[in-house]
Formats: sequence, C-alpha cells, structure tokens
Amino acid sequence: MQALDLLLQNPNLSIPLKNIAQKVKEQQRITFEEGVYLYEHAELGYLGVLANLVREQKHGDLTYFNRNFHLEPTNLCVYDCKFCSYSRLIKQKEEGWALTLDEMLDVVKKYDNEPVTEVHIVGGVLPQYDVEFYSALFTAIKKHRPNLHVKALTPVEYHYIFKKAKIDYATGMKLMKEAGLESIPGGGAEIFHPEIRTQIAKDKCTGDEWLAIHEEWHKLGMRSNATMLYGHIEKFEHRIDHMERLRQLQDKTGGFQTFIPLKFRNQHNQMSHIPEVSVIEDLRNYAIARIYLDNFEHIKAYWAMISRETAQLSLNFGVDDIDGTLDDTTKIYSMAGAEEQNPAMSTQELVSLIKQVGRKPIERDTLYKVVTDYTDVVFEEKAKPQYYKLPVIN
Ligand code: V47
Ligand code: SF4
Repeated sequence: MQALDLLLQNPNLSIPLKNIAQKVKEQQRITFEEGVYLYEHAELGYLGVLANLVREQKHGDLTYFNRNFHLEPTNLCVYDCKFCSYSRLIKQKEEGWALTLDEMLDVVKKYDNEPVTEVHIVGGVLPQYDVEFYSALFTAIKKHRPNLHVKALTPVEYHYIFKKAKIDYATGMKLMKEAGLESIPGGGAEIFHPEIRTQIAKDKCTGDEWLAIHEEWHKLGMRSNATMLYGHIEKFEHRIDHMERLRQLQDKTGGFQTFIPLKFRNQHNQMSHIPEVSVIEDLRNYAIARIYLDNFEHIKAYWAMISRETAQLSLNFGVDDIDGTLDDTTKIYSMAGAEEQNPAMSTQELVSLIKQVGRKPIERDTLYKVVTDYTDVVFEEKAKPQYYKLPVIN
C-alpha cells in the first residue's frame, strides 16, 4: 500500500487534513485556507508523504543541479532592506566594492576553462549601473562566451533602472533581451504582502511591480524563477498569499520554472534579534510549497544556506533541484550567516550527496535540458549514506 493510502486510513487524522490528502491524491488544487491550515496543523510526516507524492509524480527520483557561478557587481546597495547586510555596509561606509565592466568581464573569463553553463548575476543596486551599463555587460558576456547562459538581476534592479531611463517595463525588458539577457533569477521577491514588505524592504519595487516585470518577461517567451524569504516577521497567511500570487501569474503565463524558498538568516543585518526558524520548519515549508504550487515544475533548495544534510532531507519533502556547484561566489548569504562561509562542492560531491538518499542526479542547463545523467556514473564514495529514502510499503 502506498504511504498516502495508509495516511488516509489513519483514524486519528482530522477531517480537513484527510480532505486535503484526498485532493492531493486526485491531483486537485488546494485552496488558500487549506494552505494556511497546513502551516497551522500539519505534522512533518504527513506533509512529507503528500509533497513526496507530488514530487515523484512530476519527476520520479530525478534530482537536478546546474553548474553555474555568481558574478556580484557590488556589495553595496542604495536600498535598506532590513534583512540584508548590503545596505548596512553603505550606511556605515564600510569597505565595499563596485566592479567596472572590464572587472566583471575578468570574473567571467576566470571560468573560461570550467564546464559551467550559466552566470548568475546578483548583488546590490547602485546608480552607476543603469540600462546602458547592463546592456553593454550582457552583450559583452555573450560576445565573449556565446554558450554561457546569462541569468541576471531582479525586478528590483529593473524597476530602478527603467524608472531612471523613463521607459516602461515592456520596453525595458525587450531591450534587456536584445542585449543578451536570457533569464531572470528569483530574487527580490521577499514577501509580496505590503503589510510585511513595507516593514522589511520598504523602498524597493512593490510585490505588484515585481510580478508585473516577470509578466512582461514571460510575454516575450522567456523564463524566470521566484523566491520567498521566509522565517522572519511574516505570518503563515503572508507565505500563502505570496504563493497564491505566484500561482495566479503562473496560470496566466506559464513562464516560471522554479520556486526557491530562502530561509531568513539573521547575522549582520538589522533583523538579527529575530531567531531563525528550525530545520523542521524549513522542511514543512518546502513541502507546503510543493503541495500549493501545483503549476510550478520545480522546487529548489539552496544547499549553502541550509546545510548539506538539510538539502539531502529536503529531497523527501518536495525538492527536486539543488542549487550550487563548483564554488559559490556570492557573499549575500555568507554575510547573513549561511551554513557555509566559503561554500564549495564539486560535482562529484553533489552527485554523491544526491545518490546517498536514493535519488538520480541530473546535471541540467538553466532551462532544464539534460546535460549529463549521473545515475550510472560511478565515483569512488567517500562518505557512507546518512539518510535513506522512505520505502514504499506494500
Ligand atoms: O532577494 C538577502 C535573499 C535573495 C538574506 O533564481 C537573504 O536560481 C536569507 O534570489 N537571509 C537573492 N536570504 C538570491 C536569490 C537566488 C538565490 C539562489 C538561486 C536563485 C535562482 C535566486 O537573497 C534576495 C533575498 O531574498 N537574502 N539577505 C538573509 N539575511
Ligand atoms: Fe539591496 Fe537587494 Fe540587499 Fe535589498 S536585498 S538591500 S535591494 S541588495
């Protein structure tokens, strides 16, 4: 018998949880109220069964990863997001850097002999980086290495530079595409609901503006990701509201590829007094995201932020994609208190980590085209399995 059927036969399961489980079994969408109910009442084991069912219906045991590197133009920012270490730097006039176009190209060139498929450009917002600057950067990267996928910036930067250039979102995104931009990462989403957004990220683009820019990008036939920064001052309703807005836009455009929950880390920022949530809450959150976002193909975990072990566990709670191989060159998380200060994991290590929990590692490109299937590739195992996938009981 499948784990879900066992769960449905449990006489102690509440009626609402039974109804939700039945809906998931029949591949029906759950409502806003049911989403909040899951956060308030569902235990980890229950959520794992449901989320794993959805995960395996979509992807079986396949677990994706991508070889990319981060290019970080600056560690300073004009905005003042309370959870971020960058704005603190600019206020305190601490040591910071802001790369020139040539210096950014030098970073790209450092990876010339590495088998990476993507550059992820992420960092702070500064006035000197405008429409012309980013257009020139994207064009120069594509000229230097045409096969390197440019995944860059977020609606936070786009809103800022388009406003300055007095152009609308549709015109701006078209210009970016023509310059060489190929996809938009999920950053800057934080929590869309104004009740929370105005407290933690008040001056940057609103939730509606974030969604509008992704919508324009999708209309051009292009793909993007979405994140949610959770585990600070938001309530469960705000998390579901966030996912609801994404689910609605996805129904309209189909342009999102991946949802990435980002755990709030509390070091070196203005929200350091807020305790971080537990690993149990991280896993519950992945699982509820997998159940709620029925029209998103992928749920991604960022291992450097949550630790290797939690990333392994997350593969049983709805996650099918693990971010970060090679060396992780962004400072945005290490400054905020990520699990690993200089996170580096070779492809071999990541492949082993995925195999140790009984899944099949697939290297993909940004658009989820298979680069290498590592299922039958044998590396010498260094570590013994630490966690096992739950067996199906017959
Ligand atoms: O938007 C900032 C987050 C994001 C903290 O699309 C923090 O593939 C936790 O979006 N604690 C940027 N998080 C990074 C991002 C991302 C990461 C990996 C993959 C992809 C993708 C996108 O980092 C910001 C913000 O939400 N962040 N400070 C902090 N203290
Ligand atoms: Fe700037 Fe982004 Fe940090 Fe906000 S989260 S301060 S916009 S770098």
